[in-house]
Amino acid sequence: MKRRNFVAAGAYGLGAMALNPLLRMHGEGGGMWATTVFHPAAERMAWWREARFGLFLHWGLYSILAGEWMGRTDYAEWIRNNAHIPIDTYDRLVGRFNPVKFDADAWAGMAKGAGMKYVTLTTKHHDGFCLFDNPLTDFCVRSTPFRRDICTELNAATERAGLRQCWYHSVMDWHHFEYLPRRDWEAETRAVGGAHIANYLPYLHGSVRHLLTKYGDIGVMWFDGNWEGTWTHDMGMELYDVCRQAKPDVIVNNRTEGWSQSVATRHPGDFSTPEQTIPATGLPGVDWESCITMNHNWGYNAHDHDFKSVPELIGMLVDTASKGGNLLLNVGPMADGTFPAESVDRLAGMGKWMQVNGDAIHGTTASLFAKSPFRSTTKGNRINLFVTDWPADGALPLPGLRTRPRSVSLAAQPDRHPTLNTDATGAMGLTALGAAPDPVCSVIVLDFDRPPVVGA
Ligand code: JFZ
Repeated sequence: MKRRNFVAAGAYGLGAMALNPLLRMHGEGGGMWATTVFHPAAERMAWWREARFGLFLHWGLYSILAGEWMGRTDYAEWIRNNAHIPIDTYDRLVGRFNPVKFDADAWAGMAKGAGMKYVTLTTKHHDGFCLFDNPLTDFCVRSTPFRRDICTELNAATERAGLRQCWYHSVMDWHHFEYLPRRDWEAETRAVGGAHIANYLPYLHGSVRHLLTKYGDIGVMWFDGNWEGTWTHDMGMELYDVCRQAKPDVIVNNRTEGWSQSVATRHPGDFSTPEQTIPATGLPGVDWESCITMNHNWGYNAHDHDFKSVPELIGMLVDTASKGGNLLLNVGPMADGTFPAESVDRLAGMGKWMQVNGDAIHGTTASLFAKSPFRSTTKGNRINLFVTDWPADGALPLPGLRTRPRSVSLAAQPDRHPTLNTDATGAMGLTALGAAPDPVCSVIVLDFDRPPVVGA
């Protein structure tokens, strides 16, 4: 049965037409009707663009192993594959998943306290284990001693905290019989049998529909593991379509499509996902979110204590915001349901800074300055300057600033007003800055009567 396309063409600029391959595909006819209820990107992206900062959570059966197997200690969420753990052996972890200290409100509280606006949880990672009560498989929390649906509890807690709940979901699945390929090392222990990837799709789609309809107002579907040869362009299109049908305004990342294609064209999907890196000049014209670990692993690793410092992490958040992107900062919770102490410490440290300076991050857009001795963000008639190397002589040039601010103040001390100077050439700068209000990164606020102009 053919359903009617709901697209109101007038709602889209030409840009959206060119950028959205779904529109192109359906627009080209071929007898195929979109069943999708489209939602203008600018509308569905609004909260996400304002948010700027979110928490990534990698948690699953692998957290129980804490990165250790047969004397090696450098594994994490890839442990089943990398340590060649046979499926039957790995399955036995289900009987050990019992995070008795799990407190969803504590998790949401730490994200909120850090100044984050959303939380993206691994509902299923590559190992195939579902943290939610998935009616389509027994390989999920329902079969564990814990039994409780992690997604339900976290979703309720994020809602209570005023955060957006988002779901990470792996396309690649090392557990589902129909998913192919098998790992090359498990040819003997796990026969291909009559498996066919086409028979995996109803499971994938059903799981995604469940995640988008049985919980609250889900903000993002964050797919991953779409790079294997069995996954095709059409499968990616269909997966995107499934999301959009289930929840018209859900934001979908760019990892639904074949890997090479998504890197080359960044389509389909609503935002780009640079991993462990902040693009040098941002990604102009594209929404993007850098996902970054605090230490060297996504999933919990008991031996990895090499954490980035709070100043480093604040620097990354400022860098990302100044380039117009979001930062999705990762925590790998432990098997008992708590966060590693180092992560708790980093979140609190960032929160302390965000409490004073968060307005200069949330709801902002990229820096207007081409080259400057500071990072900056823009919000309406305001420019925020982030100064990490507070000038010893108390003077800070504002290279390229063309319009004169009505007022200059410090985010940490709103009644302290550095002096604005204009030299003989008309170049503006600040003097009499005094002492740095923040040892890590101080924010100077420039307020204008109209949107500020910065030239080369
Ligand atoms: C994937 C996962 O395999 C990994 O376990 C973790 O969940 C991470 C967030 O995503 O890993 C990737 C994905 C993309 C790239 C590298 C690793 N990439 O873009 O180079």
